[in-house]
Amino acid sequence: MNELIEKLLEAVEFGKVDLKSPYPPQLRGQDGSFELTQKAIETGINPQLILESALIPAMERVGKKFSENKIFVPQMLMSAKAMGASMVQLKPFFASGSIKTKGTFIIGTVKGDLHDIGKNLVAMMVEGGGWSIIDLGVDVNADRFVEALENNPGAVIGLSALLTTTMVNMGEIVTRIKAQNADTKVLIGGAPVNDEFCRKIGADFYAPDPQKAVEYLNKLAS
Ligand code: B1M
Repeated sequence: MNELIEKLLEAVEFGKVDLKSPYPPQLRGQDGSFELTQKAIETGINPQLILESALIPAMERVGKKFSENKIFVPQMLMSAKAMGASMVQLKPFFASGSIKTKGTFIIGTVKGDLHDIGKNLVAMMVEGGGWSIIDLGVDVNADRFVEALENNPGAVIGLSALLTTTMVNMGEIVTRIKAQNADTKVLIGGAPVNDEFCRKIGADFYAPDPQKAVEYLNKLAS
């Protein structure tokens, strides 16, 4: 594998954002994902290859380690931040259409709920998995999901809720989305929800963590 790609994969996996970043200690003083992506682009490495050979595999490793409790939220956030620094460099190629994504994922925390740490992690991991993200933010009602879907036909929807009082709002949102297009897939997650609740409200999949969300979406795209 190209040495730059290998280093970039390592930088994202271990959360090395840029040269100045003191984290992680073992990579102190070395380029981070920001500089490595810049160098990879400058040396003519195809941006699609940067995404597919470095960023996506790095985030897959991160997701797997998080699922297995080998790393925790802070490490995952640093990896997501490192991936974000790479994405800043790759954004122009997404915009020009020279990088193909697997599809569009519309995500939001449901009406009444302001918790966004888990939702942001899912969005970043899914983006790292090669999807375009439309993040509607927090306290998102059914109208806004429906409108986003109208503007992005074929997108998959992701709903997050952290409160037992707001998880019930997922049901109304799923009903509205399915009424607009019964084929639209809806993925749900968040601490109080589970498989049983997912079936009850007519959603398609419950993901307990970002990695499971990425795996489900990738199955849909294959
Ligand atoms: Co709130 N809060 N909070 N809070 N808060 C909880 C959730 C709570 C469990 C704390 C407690 O009482 N022990 C409790 C809920 C109780 C319940 O409903 N049964 C609670 C409460 C009651 C409240 C308020 C009502 C408190 C008050 O004002 N009286 C209030 C509500 C505000 C509102 O939303 N309307 C409130 C406010 C807040 C803060 C603003 C202070 C802050 C949120 C800051 C922010 O998000 N920007 C906050 C926080 C930080 C928490 C705790 C401490 C941490 C939540 C968190 O970020 N976890 C939380 C207690 C706890 O969990 N220990 C608590 C880390 C995050 C990575 O995990 O979000 O579960 P999580 O996401 C996971 C998975 O669930 C999954 O992937 C993530 C990574 O594994 N996942 C998905 C999440 N969404 C997904 C979507 C998917 C797939 C997977 O697909 C679409």
